[in-house]
Amino acid sequence: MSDLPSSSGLPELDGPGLLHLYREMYLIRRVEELAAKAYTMRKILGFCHLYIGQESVAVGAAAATMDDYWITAYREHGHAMAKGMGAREMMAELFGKATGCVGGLGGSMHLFDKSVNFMGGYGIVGGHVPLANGVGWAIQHRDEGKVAVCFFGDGAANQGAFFEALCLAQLWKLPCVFICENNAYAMGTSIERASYLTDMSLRAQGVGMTREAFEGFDVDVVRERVGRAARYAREGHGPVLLEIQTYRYRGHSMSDPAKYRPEGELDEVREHSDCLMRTAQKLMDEHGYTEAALDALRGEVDAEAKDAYDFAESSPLPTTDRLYDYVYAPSTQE
Ligand SMILES: Cc1ncc(C[n+]2csc(CCOP(=O)(O)OP(=O)(O)O)c2C)c(N)n1
Ligand SMILES: [Mg+2]
Repeated sequence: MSDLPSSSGLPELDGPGLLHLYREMYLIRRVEELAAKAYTMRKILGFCHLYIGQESVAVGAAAATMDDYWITAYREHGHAMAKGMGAREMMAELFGKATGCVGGLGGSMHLFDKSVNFMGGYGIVGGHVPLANGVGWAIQHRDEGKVAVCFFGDGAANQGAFFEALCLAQLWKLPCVFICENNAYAMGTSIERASYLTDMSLRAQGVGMTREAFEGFDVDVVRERVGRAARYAREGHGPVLLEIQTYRYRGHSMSDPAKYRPEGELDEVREHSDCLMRTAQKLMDEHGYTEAALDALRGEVDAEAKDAYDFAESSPLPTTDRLYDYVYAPSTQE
């Protein structure tokens, strides 16, 4: 069922507005390409899940919910940056440096930035969806007028914690927007091999929740559709489950060569759907930007990404006296 409003109420995106979103998406991609390079040089250790290919989802959603709360999983470098975390703080955290967003104690899967209402990335698949309910409940309780936007994958939509969270969110009419980024795979398992239903928004029907599914390669479409869902939740009608169809270009993590994809599948998406390519084309066709203007912008962003890399590389490691910080609660006893 869908009783979503027919409009998000957001102003129509003009040329400079779309150019800004293009810049954001391009920055995320460049920063992650540099992160991949750093990983292969062992400057970044541990897990590292790249978001390359999916940028239009985070950036489009941010354009509609910039002042709201976000919570997400471990493929969250792009979400963090789209929500306002600086490229420097993001990259330094991947490097495990003291200048990272959580002082180098979290790493790739545990970015967090309260100052921009980015309530973190989480490593347990589906485990953060109930936490989104907590955020939504707090918003409702304080009458804040915001929404809790929760991102997760198609694999997470098979988890018990996800179903339980949907039940409660709908019962309490929490102001949550659940966004399933269906990128067709959970690690090496395609969605068809893991689920009878492949439109994950249909999961909402089991609890009577409003839902919608759409393709997410056009950043403007994502902005408008997420905007409508956020408006619905913000106005007190209850939560919404969105499935946004997307695609990840890289393997599940840096150690996955992604050999399970049918031949040509990745090329097909890259050639016909890539969010950067589509937005650049739209900027030129509909807003009069030239290839040279876009080249100049890309040059500027390349320098910004390189600056983030250099900042991360030259930053100090956390000192060993921080080793047990946040592991044990401080003792209140003498
Ligand atoms: C509870 C739990 N089970 C298994 C894993 C191992 N694991 C990590 S990511 C992942 C796949 C999740 O896929 P999806 O939800 O589609 O997100 P995507 O990686 O595609 O963004 C699995 C099984 C885990 N981290 N947590
Ligand atoms: Mg997936």
